[in-house]
Amino acid sequence: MREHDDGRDLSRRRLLGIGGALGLTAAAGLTAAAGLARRPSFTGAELRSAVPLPPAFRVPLPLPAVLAPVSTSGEADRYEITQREASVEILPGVRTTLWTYNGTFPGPTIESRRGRPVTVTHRNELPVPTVMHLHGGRTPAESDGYPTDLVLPASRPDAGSPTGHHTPAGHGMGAGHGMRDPRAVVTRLTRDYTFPLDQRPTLLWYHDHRMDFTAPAIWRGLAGLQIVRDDAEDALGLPAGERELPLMIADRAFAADGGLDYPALDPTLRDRPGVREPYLAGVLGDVILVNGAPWPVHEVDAARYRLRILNASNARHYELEAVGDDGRRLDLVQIGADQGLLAAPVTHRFLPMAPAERFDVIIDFADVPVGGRVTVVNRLGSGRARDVMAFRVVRRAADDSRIPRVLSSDLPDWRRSDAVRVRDLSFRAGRMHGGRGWLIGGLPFDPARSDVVTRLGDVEVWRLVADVHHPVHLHLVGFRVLSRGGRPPLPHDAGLKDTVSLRPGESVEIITRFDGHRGRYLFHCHNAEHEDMGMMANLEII
Ligand SMILES: [Cu+2]
Repeated sequence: MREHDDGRDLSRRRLLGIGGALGLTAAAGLTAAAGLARRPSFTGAELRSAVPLPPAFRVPLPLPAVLAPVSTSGEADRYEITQREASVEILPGVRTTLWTYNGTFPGPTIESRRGRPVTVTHRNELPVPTVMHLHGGRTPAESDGYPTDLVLPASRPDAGSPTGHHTPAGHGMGAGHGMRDPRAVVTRLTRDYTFPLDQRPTLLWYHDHRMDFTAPAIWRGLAGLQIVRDDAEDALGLPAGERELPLMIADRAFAADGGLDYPALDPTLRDRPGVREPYLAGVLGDVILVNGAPWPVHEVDAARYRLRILNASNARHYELEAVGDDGRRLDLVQIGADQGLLAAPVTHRFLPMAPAERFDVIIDFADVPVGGRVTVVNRLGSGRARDVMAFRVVRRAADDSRIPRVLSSDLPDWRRSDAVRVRDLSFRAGRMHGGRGWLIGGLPFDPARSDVVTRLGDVEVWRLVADVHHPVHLHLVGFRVLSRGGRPPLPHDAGLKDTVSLRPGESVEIITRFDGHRGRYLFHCHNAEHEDMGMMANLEII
């Protein structure tokens, strides 16, 4: 039976504003059962587009271009990406100005091999400073895109220093609230980011991570995919080539002039961070884009496909299900999580996805009649936001792909007894800088403060607790989910994660080993609005 979410009303939306979050915090004494009963299905408020929206399932699914390296000799493959404004057609017949990587949204995909380093030179031709972060990368700190490691634009001669010189950030160039960060490494115009990619093969994504302005920068288009592969995964016989599809799902809203709507307090994205009421809990759009196209459709063979799905939305959660014309649901066979292949496949009827999570899924269209359509819907969405995309089965075809019963045998198996310490970290609404914001452990982000200091190689258990939805992301390391709400993890918590979805009132335990690199990293909520309004903390590995 379908669940109808259309009755989700304003009162529930209000509950999810920051005031509601504070209310939940005040009612912290509620029992687990009561917490569950109150659990709302999304956190945030939806913008309504002011232009006519196209019908669903008409626009073909675009596939982001694969970026050609500028060189493959030497110790690393080298790429160049220019960050610039571009006018693109997202809605048919409507021009939309975006901030892009190389002129497209999503940006170009970087295809890479495990252990083969990649250097990407980013050139900032946008009107604001930028920071590029490769989400899920096992990256040395100097290339991880710390939020104050700004690349200043050429167009702002009043700030920063010439290329190659390093100056402290925090002079009104992105580090808000008058913060100073003496450790920031600021460059002008360009910066080389080097990724060793000595990590499990998986789908990564790169996006802007500038202090205080990450949410609107991603919203405007600064996001792209990077795929890491290796020989072992190639040998599994999974669907490949045209039967492997990256799917970047993101919601947006459009203003009357065709531009993207966003409730920024400072639309120039220069000085004052944050968003207007009632969007403090997260900005949702009423248009669902997949690979930058509204509710697209893709023609497929009656065969298995590998869908590499990323929720690149700022705040929207999804529960994806694939439904045939006859109302029958197709199985979604999960083979991988944020940080690569599972040990064994896990079959889902629907797939919950929080912002920044990735799911690697096999769907089999073999039983769908030619001419039939399979619709991917979001069980949590209402109105136009319920539809996501569709597949149209256009031909029968041979299929020699397979889903091995054993997918990988290298997943870390950390035990509680391995942990040298347990940390408790709360993710809640609160007061910051005289206004309202989102806090970790009761504090808003301060680049100059040490929040978590750990030793290279230490295993730790973190107990995370939330008021409303908070997808919690750790830079550098993957982790396992140990428990959720005091119970065993859910089926979609399987594998190695780098983002875990905390639901309202819920506690989640994770375990990880802090290895790979020393340096200053981050952990934060990946509701991008929360992240910009305080919900980020330092993770220092010594
Ligand atoms: Cu959050």
